[in-house]
Parts: sequence; C-alpha cells; structure tokens
Amino acid sequence: MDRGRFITVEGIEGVGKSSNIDILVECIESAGYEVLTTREPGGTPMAENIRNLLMNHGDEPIPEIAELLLMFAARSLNVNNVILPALQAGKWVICDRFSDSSRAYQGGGRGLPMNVIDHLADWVHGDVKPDVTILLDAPVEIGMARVSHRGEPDRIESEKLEFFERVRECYLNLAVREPERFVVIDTARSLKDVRADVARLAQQLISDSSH
Ligand code: Z5A
Repeated sequence: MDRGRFITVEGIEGVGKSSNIDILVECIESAGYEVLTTREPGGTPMAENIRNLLMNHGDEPIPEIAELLLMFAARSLNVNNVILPALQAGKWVICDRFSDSSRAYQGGGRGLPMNVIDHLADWVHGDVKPDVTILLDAPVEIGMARVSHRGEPDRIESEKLEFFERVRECYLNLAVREPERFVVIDTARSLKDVRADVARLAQQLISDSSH
C-alpha cells in the first residue's frame, strides 16, 4: 500500500490553524482518502500529559532545554504511536504543529541552537518528514487580537510581543529555506478568503498525488 501524505500546519497563535484544518480534511476526504488529524504537543494520551506540563503555569520553572526536550519526547510518542502507523496504512495525516514549531519557538523565540533542533528532528523522526507544510501567516498583533477574548494565557502565550515577532520571523525564514515544502498563506484577510485558498491548495495536493 502507498504511504499517505503528511501535511503539517504551522504559524503563531491566532493565525487560524484550528479554523482551517477542517476544510483541508473535508477536501481530502471528498477525494476518497482517509485522513487522520493530530496535534502537537499531544496526539497520544502520554503526549497530552506532556502538553499539560508544558502549557500550564506550574510552581517549578521549566528550563528552555527541558522545554525543547519535552516537545521532542511528546513528538516521539505521536510519531511512533499515531502518525507513522497511519501513514503506513495509506492515510493522509494532518498535524497541527510539528518540528517547525520547535524551530520557530525554541529556536527563533528562545534562541536555542538550530543545529541541535535539526539534529533532534532527524533523530526523532528522520523517516517521517512532512511532505507539505502550510504556514499560516499574519502579523503578531492580528493573531494576538484574535485570541484576546480567551481567558488566562497559558505559559507560552504569556511571552512578550517580541518573542512572537522572533517566532514569526523564524517561520518566514524556514519557508525561504525550504520553498519546495512550505506553502505560505496570508491569513490577515477574511476567514472566507483564507478558507478558499486552503481549499484550492488541498485540490492541488490531491491532483499532484494522483499523477
Ligand atoms: N509549541 C512549541 O513551543 N514548540 C513545539 O514544538 C510545539 C508547540 C509543537 C501550542 O499551542 C503551543 O505550544 C504554542 C506553540 C508551542 N504556543 N503558543 N503560543 P496550540 O497550537 O495548541 O495553540 P495556538 O497556536 O496558541 O493555537 P490558537 O491560539 O488556537 O491559534 P490558531 O489555531 O492558529 O487560531 P484559531 O483558533 O483558528 O483562531 C483564533 C481566533 O481567530 C478564532 O476566534 C477564529 O475564529 C479567529 N480567526 C481565525 N482566522 C480568522 C480570520 N482570517 N479572520 C478573522 N478571524 C479569524
């Protein structure tokens, strides 16, 4: 059986990852493919526990290196227990965030060395690389304004504006570094227009994979 396609969706908070994944799923399923969606950090019971440790404000500070390693520990669980089996069964997998989030947040945002992050990515999921990464992009102020009505920000959301500026810049640099993998969609537009672009991209991916 042919391996399914692996699509990751990335971007700073509030750019619309959750608001656009359903249209992607709808288009791919209508073309007759089975789709599995997952998220990071998380996706398996143990990885969701790690997510809670990472997101919640606790009494104990989390050093940047521990944060990075916990992200990759959760990723190892998700890759081995969820993503790889689904791809091997021919399903398409859509993952809300993946290693590019570690590059952007822990590398760009926190300043941890990119070569270490690239090495961890190779080590943890060398045989599971995204075929396509959709980078949803909008200015930080727009993303923040869209999520401002939510309650208390979590541990990472509590970072300053400059942190998210560095994260966004890192994402855009990654897209320049790997133009064959990344598709950047400007989400500082109406949700209707963005969803239309995402649907068009899904049709393109379906047509590419049937040739
Ligand atoms: N993280 C990390 O540091 N390292 C890693 O390796 C990984 C993750 C894997 C996970 O958060 C956190 O972990 C994240 C990075 C870090 N921290 N931060 N910050 P997450 O992915 O679970 O949560 P998030 O990124 O914060 O998701 P979000 O805030 O829900 O963003 P979103 O999914 O992109 O946005 P949304 O929920 O689709 O939309 C937000 C609101 O905007 C909603 O009311 C929509 O109706 C509205 N919206 C969306 N699009 C539009 C448009 N186009 N116009 C108007 N309104 C819109």
